[in-house]
Parts: sequence; structure tokens; C-alpha cells
Amino acid sequence: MSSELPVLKASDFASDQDIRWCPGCGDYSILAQMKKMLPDLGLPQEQIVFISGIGCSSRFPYYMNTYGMHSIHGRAPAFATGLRVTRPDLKVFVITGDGDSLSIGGNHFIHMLRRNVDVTMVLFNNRIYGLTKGQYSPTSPEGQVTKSTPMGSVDHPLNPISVALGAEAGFIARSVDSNIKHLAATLYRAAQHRGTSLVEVYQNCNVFNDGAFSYAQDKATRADTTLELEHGKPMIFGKNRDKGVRLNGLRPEVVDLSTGISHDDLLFHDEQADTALVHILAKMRHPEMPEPIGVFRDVEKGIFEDQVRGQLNTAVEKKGAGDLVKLFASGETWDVE
Ligand SMILES: Cc1ncc(C[n+]2csc(CCOP(=O)(O)OP(=O)(O)O)c2C)c(N)n1
Ligand code: SF4
Repeated sequence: MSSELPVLKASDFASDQDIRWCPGCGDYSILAQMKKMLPDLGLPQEQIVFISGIGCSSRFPYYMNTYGMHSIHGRAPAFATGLRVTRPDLKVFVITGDGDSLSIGGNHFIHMLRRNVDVTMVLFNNRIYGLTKGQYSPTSPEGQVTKSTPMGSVDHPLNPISVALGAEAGFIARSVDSNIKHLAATLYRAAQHRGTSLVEVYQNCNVFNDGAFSYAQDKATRADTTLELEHGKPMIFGKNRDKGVRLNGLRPEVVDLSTGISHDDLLFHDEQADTALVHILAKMRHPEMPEPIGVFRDVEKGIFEDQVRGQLNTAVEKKGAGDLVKLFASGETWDVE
């Protein structure tokens, strides 16, 4: 019998479940690119796990022919952390929505990124609660009229990239559901990173928030409204590659390259740059600026579960393997009558 792994195809990662997303939902595209990218990781299905919270996006594990868990609202990072600590042989993905991860799961989101658990998190950002039928979310823009904000939202939205930077996440990226080549490549880079990797995906909820990111999704406009980040390259964008971004003090500004401004005057992208510079990129917003897509940051740092397991091994070396029954019966005990 051959010991070689079979070469897997995208279709091998499709489950037998009927997909229950609305026709036209951006989730389909993310699912398709994930299935297309996974064979490149060279892992068998039984070594891959998808963990989600609650929301439309969180139905994702049902549609993958891998292990998976549809867990508790906002708490997928806690399940993923526990799993990675006990089973570091598994490749773990967290699938979450903007409501799931930034509202009820905000705390878990920050702490997984801060701890640097080796997990790939894909955040489907549609700026709305889809599953509960259209209430505003922590990424809905100010003034947005939704079922729960009939006079317009008065909240200041969170920017997931800025929050991740605040937690000093090692890998931070953004992509767009309709930009399929870019999405597959970004998911692959994130999955290859050791440590927590976050990919924010602009995802269209065509039923409750249609067109929230149309400028970045539409093939006709996206070259002028987004800026594809490339490590070591100057920041150039536009259908005719005739616009650039340079720094004026601490402020980024768009310049017209047809006026003779040289590439050397532009900002060059550095995935290992100081977080201050990455914060500047995170704050670039359409329509004033092109919105960066791609890898904002890619730095290596200590991995949470490596350190937890290292301490455990040292304790066992010094004191021998523990005995739970003995531990429970040790010290003071009480009879409750
Ligand atoms: C503890 C708890 N609170 C609230 C809800 C209701 N609820 C279900 S999904 C959801 C929001 C999902 O929005 P998002 O994460 O943006 O995902 P989407 O459905 O848009 O993919 C909410 C509030 C719940 N199921 N459990
Ligand atoms: S409600 Fe929106 S996010 Fe949910 S499946 Fe439908 S289109 Fe997709």
C-alpha cells in the first residue's frame, strides 16, 4: 500500500450539506476560494478544523469536508485556543462575522490576537447582522439606516484592522469576496503564517446591506478605489497605474504620477514596518483615499500554545506526570451534607 497522501482537489473539501445562504450572498465566493486554496496546504482533511461562532458566515463549517464546530456566539477564539493547546498537530481556522467577532466576541477577538495562538481567522465583514435580518453592527458606518437604527446609527464604527493592530497581531490582511484571485492568494498567505493571522474580507450581504463595499467589489471601479499592497513595492494604483500614495508629514496623500513625481517619492510597503505606519494604512478610507487590500503586516513572534506546552513539559520533567485523582483528593476536602 502506498504511504503517499492522495492529491486533493477543491471538490474534496465540499461537504454533502445543502448550502443555506441566500442566492447571491458573498459567502459563496469565500467558500469557493477556501476550497480552492486548501489543497495547496498539502494537509489531509482530518488535520483541518473550522470553528465558527454564530451568524450566516458561521454556517461555514457545515459546508467543509473537514472537522468543524459551529460554536457559541463570539466564542470561536476560545474553542480554537483550547484545541490548538491540546492538538497542535491540527490546522485550525476560525470563521466569524463582524457582529460575531467585534460585538459579542470583541473580548475574545482581541485576546486571541494578543496571545498569538496559531490560528487563521477569516472575518466576513458585511457591516450588518445578516442572520438576525439586518440590524446594524460594530462596522456599520455612522448614519446607516437599518432595522435597529431607523433614524441612522449614531455609533462610531470599529475598524477591524486598527483593532488587530492595537492588539499587536502578527499577521493582518484584507481582501474582497469578488476579487477571487486576490482572495485565494491572501487566504493562502494567512494559512501559511505561524501565529494568529487575521483576514478581513469585504463580503456582500445582498439581502440586508447590498453594495456596502460596491466600490471595492465592482471590477469597473476597484482599480481606482483600492490599493493592492505589495511588500517592498511603491504604493501605486489606478486603472492606468497613474496614481501613487506618499506621506506628507504623518498624513498619506494621493499624487498624480503623470505630473513627473518619481516612484522614489512614494510610500513603499513594508510588511514588517513599525505599527505606526500600518495604522496610517488602516485609516485610509474610500472616497478620500484608496483602501488598501493585501497583507498589511507579517511578523513572527512567540506562539501561545508553544509556550504553554513548553511550561507543561518542564513541569513534567521536574515533577513527573501528574495524577488528577490524587490532586482532587489532596489538601483540605469537605463533605457537603
Ligand atoms: C448570545 C446570543 N446573542 C445574540 C444572538 C443573535 N444573533 C445571532 S447571529 C447575530 C449576528 C450575526 O452577525 P454577523 O456576525 O455580522 O454575521 P452574519 O450573519 O452577517 O454573517 C446575532 C446578534 C445569539 N444567537 N446569541
Ligand atoms: S442574510 Fe446576507 S449574509 Fe446572510 S446569507 Fe443572506 S445574503 Fe448572506
